[in-house]
Amino acid sequence: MRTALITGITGQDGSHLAELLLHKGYRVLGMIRHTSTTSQNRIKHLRDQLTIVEGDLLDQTSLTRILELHQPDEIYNLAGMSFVPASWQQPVLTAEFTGLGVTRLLDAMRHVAPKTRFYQASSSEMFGKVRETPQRETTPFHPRSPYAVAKAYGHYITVNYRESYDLFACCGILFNHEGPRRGLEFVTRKITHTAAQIKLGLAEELRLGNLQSKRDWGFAGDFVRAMWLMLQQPKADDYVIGTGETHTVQEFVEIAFDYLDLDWKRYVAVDPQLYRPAEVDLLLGDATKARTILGWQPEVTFRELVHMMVDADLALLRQQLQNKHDPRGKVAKVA
Ligand code: NAP
Ligand code: F7E
Repeated sequence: MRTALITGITGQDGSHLAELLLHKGYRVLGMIRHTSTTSQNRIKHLRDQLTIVEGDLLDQTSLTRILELHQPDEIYNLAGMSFVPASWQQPVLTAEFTGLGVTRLLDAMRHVAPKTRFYQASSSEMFGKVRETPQRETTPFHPRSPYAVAKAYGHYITVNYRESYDLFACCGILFNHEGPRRGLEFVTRKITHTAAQIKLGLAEELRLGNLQSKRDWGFAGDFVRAMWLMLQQPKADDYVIGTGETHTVQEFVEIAFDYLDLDWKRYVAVDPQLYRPAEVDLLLGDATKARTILGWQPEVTFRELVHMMVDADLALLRQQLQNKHDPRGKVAKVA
């Protein structure tokens, strides 16, 4: 039985990847950080099948101890601060988690588990003010936020440790991927959740920032397959993972509201406060290398993704309403 360590197991991707690896017969170690209250909603259905280990990307000793003790065959480093606007509020902390945290983990691996295979969650945000379209593995980076700068560091340190110490370390440069487990602060989930609230009479307005920014949006369940495929290759390398389609935020809004038979123009208000200090205007991934070498391709289309998220939010809100009226007074939590 192979063992995989997932950092960031409580996040969107961590939960999808854990499902995939358990299905493939892995023993899955999920690293969580110690907090006074924990939110493990996304993995509560898997808890019995996971081994939870406590560690933090800020703490070198905890990482070394986990690797020494468990000697995983594969490490998937998904942990980090992932919400771009928060990175302007906490730029130093973002650099610590999302940048230096990668070095801490790689260095622990180099010393105590050098044969382990390593996956780093790099991001299309590194392309930023894009130098070419579509973006591929050779496109130069021009990061536009403290988050993207930290990710660029994490990316290059992974490449550097691969070249310096002959480690099996790969970077997946993943474009935006979403789904019903996406955090409520990200634009896709904010749209589907608020649209569903409006449909049920629970909200009256959706406030958004830049409606014209364009993203290559895919389904998280499809994207975690690519992570696993990268670590099964004979040689470590870096891959762009995207759908090859780009859409504006407004198109996402239109499809979601249309699906609910609502006129989006009646409900959406543009709030300049939600604009970013520096925007990434257009992202479009060229995943030719992943298609050719990994045999990877996405299965869920853009429209199917929007509909899936709207359906899930409607079901969740209806459940919450039902629980509210349940005489036993149970209150459901947002996924
Ligand atoms: P997410 O839902 O925000 O999950 C982030 C995870 O990181 C959570 O489990 C969080 O744990 C954990 N974490 C944060 N700081 C930590 C620390 N100091 N030590 C240990 N764990 C820590 O993000 P996601 O969407 O699953 O994305 C996974 C990774 O891929 C992230 O690195 C993200 O930046 C990157 N990425 C995401 C996308 C995308 O579109 N989703 C695209 C490209 C790259 P808590 O529950 O304790 O907060
Ligand atoms: O913004 C615009 C916003 O926050 C998408 C992370 O997973 O993907 C994600 O980063 C776009 C931006 O995701 C609102 O200005 C308009 O242009 O959903 P987002 P993101 O910044 O693209 C990358 C690949 C990652 O690596 C990150 O970890 O939507 N937008 N109005 C808005 N965005 C938000 N959040 N909220 C709004 O009201």
